[in-house]
Amino acid sequence: MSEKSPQFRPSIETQKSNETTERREKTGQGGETHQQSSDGARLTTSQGVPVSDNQNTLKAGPRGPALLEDFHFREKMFHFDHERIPERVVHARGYGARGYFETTDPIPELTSAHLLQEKGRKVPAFVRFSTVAGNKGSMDLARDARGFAVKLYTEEGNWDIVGNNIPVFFIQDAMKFPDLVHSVKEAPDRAFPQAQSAHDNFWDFISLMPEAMHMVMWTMSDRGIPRSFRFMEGFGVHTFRFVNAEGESHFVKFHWKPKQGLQSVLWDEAVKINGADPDFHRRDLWGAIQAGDFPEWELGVQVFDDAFADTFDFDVLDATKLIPEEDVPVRIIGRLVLDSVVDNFFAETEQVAFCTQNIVPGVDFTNDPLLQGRNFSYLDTQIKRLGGPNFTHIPVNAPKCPFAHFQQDGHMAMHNPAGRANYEPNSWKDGGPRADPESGFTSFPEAVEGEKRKVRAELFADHYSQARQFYQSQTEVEQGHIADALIFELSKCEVLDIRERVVAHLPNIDPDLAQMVADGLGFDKLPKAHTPRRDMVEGLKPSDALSILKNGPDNFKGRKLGILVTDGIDGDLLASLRDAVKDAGGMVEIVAPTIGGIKTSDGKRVPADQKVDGGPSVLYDAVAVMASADGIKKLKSMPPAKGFAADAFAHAKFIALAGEAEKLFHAAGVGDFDDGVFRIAKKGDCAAFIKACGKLRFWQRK
Ligand code: HDD
Repeated sequence: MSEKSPQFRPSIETQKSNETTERREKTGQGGETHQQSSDGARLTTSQGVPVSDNQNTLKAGPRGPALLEDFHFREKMFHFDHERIPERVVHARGYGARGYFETTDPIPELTSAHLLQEKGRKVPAFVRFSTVAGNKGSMDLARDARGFAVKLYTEEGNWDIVGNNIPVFFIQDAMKFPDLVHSVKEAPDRAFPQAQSAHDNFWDFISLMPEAMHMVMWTMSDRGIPRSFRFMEGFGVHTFRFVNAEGESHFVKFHWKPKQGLQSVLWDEAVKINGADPDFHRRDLWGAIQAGDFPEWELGVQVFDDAFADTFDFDVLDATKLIPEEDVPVRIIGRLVLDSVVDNFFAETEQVAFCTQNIVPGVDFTNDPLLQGRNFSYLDTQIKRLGGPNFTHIPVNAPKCPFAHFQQDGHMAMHNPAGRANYEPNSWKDGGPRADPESGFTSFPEAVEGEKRKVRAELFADHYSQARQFYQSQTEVEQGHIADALIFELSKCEVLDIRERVVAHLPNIDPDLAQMVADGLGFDKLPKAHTPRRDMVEGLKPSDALSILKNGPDNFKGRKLGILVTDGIDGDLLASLRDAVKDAGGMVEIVAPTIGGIKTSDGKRVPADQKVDGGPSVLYDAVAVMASADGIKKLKSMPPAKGFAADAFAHAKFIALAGEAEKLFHAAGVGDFDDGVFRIAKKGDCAAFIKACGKLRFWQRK
């Protein structure tokens, strides 16, 4: 080709983007100005210089070398090269949304927190849900705890409740956190397995840390595989303090209770969902908020005093223990509503920096050794992750109340103090902010004394009693899931000693569980139980609040029905089924042999949301199959359609059949239908089916 060959200009340059997303200069709650210009504006460099060509580098001739002079290319490429920041060392995989918190039952007698003084007081909120172990790109349905981190932008500063969907933690002292996290993350030599606890390192560590057994019961239960972020509880975990205007203190534990009810998936579903839609949880939250079905949680508090703490069987400073709701009831004091998705994931969800140290006047810490360590760790991690101490200048992290201090400079300083005074005391006329002994934050003046020693309080040493209480509070179905989970996880451990060492903890929790797991692992006999380090507390009563199935919803609101359809089905019946779901506040997805959809018997086209292999039944809370005489032949010949039917039945879902649908189930090897399978032919049948779906699963089938 000669030097003079015609110059090539890709046509893309002249194409207009058809993206219709509204871009806002100001994001309202989450932040401002991460979009500097609106659609259609002139492209510029980041210095504001108009760009004439965004396709080609500056060259010496069309086939010549690139010229160093091309400042536009250099700036664009340098910026790109620096796009990544370190992912969170834990909780890297997460998803955030904005909303608000509103006080519904003020508690001035307990706390002077401004937010909680009056009914109806409302502040913006940002929430980030996460898995713990997996990297940023890992799948959503890992068996894991879920982070539930809430930032409340109050009028007296940001209040972060950095919790999980599980009310207890694996370890008692922050000293062990790096070991815990190293053990659960991928092994350092081989860099796998990713986003799971089913491996030797994790169970090796756990087997040697009996204090973890209570939380292990939780992570192995259905809590470890929630159906949606919307259907899980959140917990502040630690015991905190409320301090009222008179300076009186009460202990408090925080609970977030989903109005949507609790719900989880089965392990077999989790595995399949991860393949079908690794973004299942984030898509679910995004979809619900975009559809106007705003998820809501009630904030509940368990409040107790020293007298209760002194008589409680366990130490209230021990984060591996909970306080049963039957002992200290949860009082609902407010509501959290998520009503807005972020404008930009990186700007808000990735850059949001939660710190347990972020509390407001009226709230205080306790001496829980895990909490004390966390207060150190979070600030440190944000400085590293976000590149310096000015991460509070990032809009999602900045307070929304007035703030004034003398901190200055550092990387990316966005608002340094104005004027001459940057120290205090000073005698300048406009000398800047001053501390206020009346309304400023003061620590609760708890008297402390003690010998300086690396020790743990004696009461912390009971590691099994509450693990037993949790197990015994579950329904039989849930207990079976815990046993299955332990068998699965330990089967992935290659070292027999590790398997045995874990199982040897289980007789202290429940002998039947121990036997089930030992049988499931093919042990000839139960390993000898480890001796508890402290006498167990006998006679703890089961607590219904600890079971998911005892706290599920009784309606189909916020849930999704997957309807597998073929050409030639009854269009009126399909419409009735859709109406019944809509009336119940649920959602529908149409699954069809092709993405082009189907034609009903009266010739109307129904577009599909999913092609059958992209919409397996694991993505839905309940399913319906509607097939015509011709359509069923096609469905029967499609393995994904048979999988749709077989899985829905195996996962104990409610199923509706219309037309010839039954034949698909027979072809899939499902013969004996039970009361969880409904035949629908008219409008009334649809309503009855959706009413039954409110129970979410037909567990009798299991
Ligand atoms: Fe942690 C992140 C929750 C113990 C150190 N943690 C992090 C997040 C949540 C929790 C929800 C993600 C926040 C977000 O979405 O950005 N962590 C917990 C709970 C714990 C807990 C409920 C026990 C009660 N964590 C814990 C300990 C330490 C840390 C004992 C260290 C001493 N956690 C961190 C961290 C992270 C973090 C390394 C990583 C990224 C971040 O902080 O922002 O600092």
